[in-house]
Amino acid sequence: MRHSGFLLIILYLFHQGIPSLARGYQEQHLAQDASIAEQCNGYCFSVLQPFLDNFIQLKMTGDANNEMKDEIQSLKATVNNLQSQLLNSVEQMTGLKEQVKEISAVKVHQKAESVHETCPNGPSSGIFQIKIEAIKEPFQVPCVPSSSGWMVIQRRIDGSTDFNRTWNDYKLGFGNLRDNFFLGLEKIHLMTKNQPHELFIQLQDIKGTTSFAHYKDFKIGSEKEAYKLKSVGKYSGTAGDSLTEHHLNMKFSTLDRDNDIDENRYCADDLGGGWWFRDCAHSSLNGKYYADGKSAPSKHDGILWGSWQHYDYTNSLTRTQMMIRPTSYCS
Ligand SMILES: [Ca+2]
Repeated sequence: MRHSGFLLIILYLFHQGIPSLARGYQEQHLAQDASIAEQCNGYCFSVLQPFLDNFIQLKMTGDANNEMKDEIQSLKATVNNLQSQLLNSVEQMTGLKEQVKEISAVKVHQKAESVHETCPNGPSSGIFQIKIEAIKEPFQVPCVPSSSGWMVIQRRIDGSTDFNRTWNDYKLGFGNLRDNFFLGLEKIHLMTKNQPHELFIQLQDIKGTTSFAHYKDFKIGSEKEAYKLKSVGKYSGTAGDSLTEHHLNMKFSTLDRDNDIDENRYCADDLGGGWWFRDCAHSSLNGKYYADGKSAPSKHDGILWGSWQHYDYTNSLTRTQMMIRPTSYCS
């Protein structure tokens, strides 16, 4: 039985691929296996045992090496995967940091001592509480950073807010003070009625080019006067004057109030938004937002400032900001 076991071990090693020695055994001794098995007893086995142990050990080592190679390949793939996940996380963190910076930059000044009649003349920026005599409750407005008393009354930065609104919406204001909004005609009327104001308009087109229009005496009428554009004053700037000639003394119109002077047209319906339309517009900053900066050829309903866009009314601006401040702030 012991000899038969030995023979079986030899054959097993041969079939498992222990090459030369197993073949050697096969060529030289296989034919004599039976007699070796008969003759080779304990002595023979003890001589071969170390060789067999070595072969078995070598094979086991080889198998272990192959397993380690597979594990290393698998670990490499895992490391590569983790590296790419890490890069994605770093990119996301960078994006979040930028968002936090932007949000942090817009502070809300709500303490009683921070209530002002208009935006403060100083380095503070953010959203302030404003209290004017004609309005019982204080209201919030964004004040421009690092500037002197500029109050934002209108802003467009993307298409997330619909500006095609009713008369009442334009009267009271709408949107989010941190991005797209219109402060409200009633507040603008009361502030510009109380004291002379300047108007500063910032514009940006789809290419990122910017321009501005500055008016020295901005005033709008009451609701009874349909918030008529009563005064703009002297113009200066780089955008060209698209207010004075075409819109001065015009009443405000919205999708539910046709106050323009063209009896055959309804400009607020044709162009959308709310503006001091005449017949219809050289400017219209509350028009439809086109993210690609272009309306359809037959439409002129985008965000318009004709004198800056070579009077191509299919060009729609991608950012606007209208700001006012009391003339008394002028240095
Ligand atoms: Ca009309």
